[in-house]
Amino acid sequence: MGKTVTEKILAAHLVEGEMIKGREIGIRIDQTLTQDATGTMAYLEFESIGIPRVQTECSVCYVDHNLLQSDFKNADDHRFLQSIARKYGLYFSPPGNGISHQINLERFGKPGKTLLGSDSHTPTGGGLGMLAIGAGGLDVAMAMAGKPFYLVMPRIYGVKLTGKLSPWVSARDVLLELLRRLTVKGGVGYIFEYFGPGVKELSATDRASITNFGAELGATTSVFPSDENTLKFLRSQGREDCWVEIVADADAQYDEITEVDLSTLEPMIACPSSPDNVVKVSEVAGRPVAQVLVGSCSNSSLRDLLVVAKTLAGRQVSNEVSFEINPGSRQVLENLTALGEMLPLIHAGARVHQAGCLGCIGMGQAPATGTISLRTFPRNFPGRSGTVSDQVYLCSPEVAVASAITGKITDPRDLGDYPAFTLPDKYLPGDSRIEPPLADGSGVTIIRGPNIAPFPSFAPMPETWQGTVLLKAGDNITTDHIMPAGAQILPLRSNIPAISEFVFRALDEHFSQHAREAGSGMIVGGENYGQGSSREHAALAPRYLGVEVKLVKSFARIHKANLINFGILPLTFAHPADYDRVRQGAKVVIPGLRQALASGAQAITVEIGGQAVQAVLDVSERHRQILLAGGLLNWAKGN
Ligand code: MIC
Ligand code: SF4
Repeated sequence: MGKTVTEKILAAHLVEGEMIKGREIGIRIDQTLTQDATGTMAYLEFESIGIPRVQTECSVCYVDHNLLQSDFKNADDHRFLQSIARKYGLYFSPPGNGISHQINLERFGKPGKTLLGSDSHTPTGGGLGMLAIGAGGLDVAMAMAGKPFYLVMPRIYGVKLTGKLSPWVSARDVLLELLRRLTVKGGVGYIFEYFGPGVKELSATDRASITNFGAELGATTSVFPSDENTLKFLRSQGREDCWVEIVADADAQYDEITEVDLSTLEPMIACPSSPDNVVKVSEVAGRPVAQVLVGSCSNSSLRDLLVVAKTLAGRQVSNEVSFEINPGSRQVLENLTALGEMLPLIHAGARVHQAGCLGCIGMGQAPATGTISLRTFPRNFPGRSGTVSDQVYLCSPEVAVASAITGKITDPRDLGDYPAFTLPDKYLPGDSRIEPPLADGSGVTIIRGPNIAPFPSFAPMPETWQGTVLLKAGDNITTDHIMPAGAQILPLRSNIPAISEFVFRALDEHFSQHAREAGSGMIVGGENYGQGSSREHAALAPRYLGVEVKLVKSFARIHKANLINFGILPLTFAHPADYDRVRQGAKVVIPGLRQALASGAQAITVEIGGQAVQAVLDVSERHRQILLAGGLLNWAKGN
């Protein structure tokens, strides 16, 4: 039987297990990336593994999230990360260079390779035909130490592309359409693989926008074939030597197939406050807009900013709108400037910022009260912008710029002719600030600021577990709910005791105090619990407060893996209707837990408020050992 692109790459990297859907497999990781907000913890974990140098083909340490320096904390972390990169043999990309995913695509991505990144948008690399997966920092630390990455062999969702995009419709609309069809949990357990005649109509950066935003489907990752368009992109980067062709065999089998005819797509928009709340732009056109942000790892490539600049030529941004540009990378900025396209942006009234994540993770750019903010970002979870009760819409750069001009949500087709633009055959590389690894870093001293707290240690799982239901949450709880980000909290990412004060802040202002008083706690949740970011802090900080069990209807992939890594028991309801029987504040007992874990039992009885509730523990044998030990680091030390 023929193979898909996914199966070809997985087969070439398989080191443990068999490629049977639903079974755990271990794969070799060729490349890793970290960003600063998850990276500090990942490197503290890497240090504790005790390996003198990274074991991958290429590992890059980026600083792109925590760019505001309102006190010493972020600046200290930047210097810590630079010294780590020098000591352990990594590339280092300093603040101002741009977003990890965009730079990785430009300077490091290679078709056919595996990439593991401590950020959920790592699948951006799938645009180049890589198998690029987001994971918690500890999993990335293990991969840097040369250990396999373990995942459940996913099913493959084929997306057949036909036709060609119409003017003013772009790559982002493809994924908005898929989110409309499948929702934020529709992709859980799948790798999305694109095929069909429409693939050749999309450039490598268009494809990367799609695989990036595919994270919002809950998918393990998304991948495009590597073809002539991939080669063209790599050639423009002066990196054609790393091109290999990887396409699915004609008789490849997909577990599911959906078809998208590119020529029938219209401009789409995700309404507040979930990426799958998608409608056609024409349905919400006319709503007044106060802020428009173009940027983020989804849509801030040179192509995206060129469309914006060309559309703005001879036009002005509405006085009612703050129109802001967050370039994806220094390369994008350099090339935009060299092409003479910076002037139309500035002249039309855009606020041009340094390259980086910025407002996408609430590092500034919070919108005004009661106003609409339009963003080309991948997420609009409630409050993520930094403004409580925000109204954030997600759209393409085309919709963004059209709306910035008129001051209201606008279908860009109303602007008339689509501007012509061509991308350079050769880009200025824009990588002058990327530090290559040192040949020998053994003499380098790690610079540790006072913000870096030691890594907490956790006890093994007890024989019988007893605790309290600390919180009962609903469906689609995001890691932004569990461990919020933003300019105030992000600087505490390397300090677990300090950041744990903010756990579940938006759902219960006094959660940390309640958790400490209770001693040991359980969280109850609905479907797709822990969707969104890869931040392991959403497992680590609650664990620090005593949260040791989660009982939900279903989990998002990365969060479940992070829970296991930090010794939190991930249970699902055997009968989802039992969710309604659980009361916040109830006492919980799980008798004989250690024995159940060790014996491989899937069915676990949880006594909640004196009533027996049946739960399921769906984990591998390796996971059971990790849970018994109280987490992956404890387990690794004992092996
Ligand atoms: C995000 O977009 O939510 C983030 C911020 O990039 C996170 C990582 C983090 O929380 O540091 C992600 O996507 O994994
Ligand atoms: Fe940065 Fe936003 Fe991309 Fe996350 S989604 S990596 S915060 S740009």
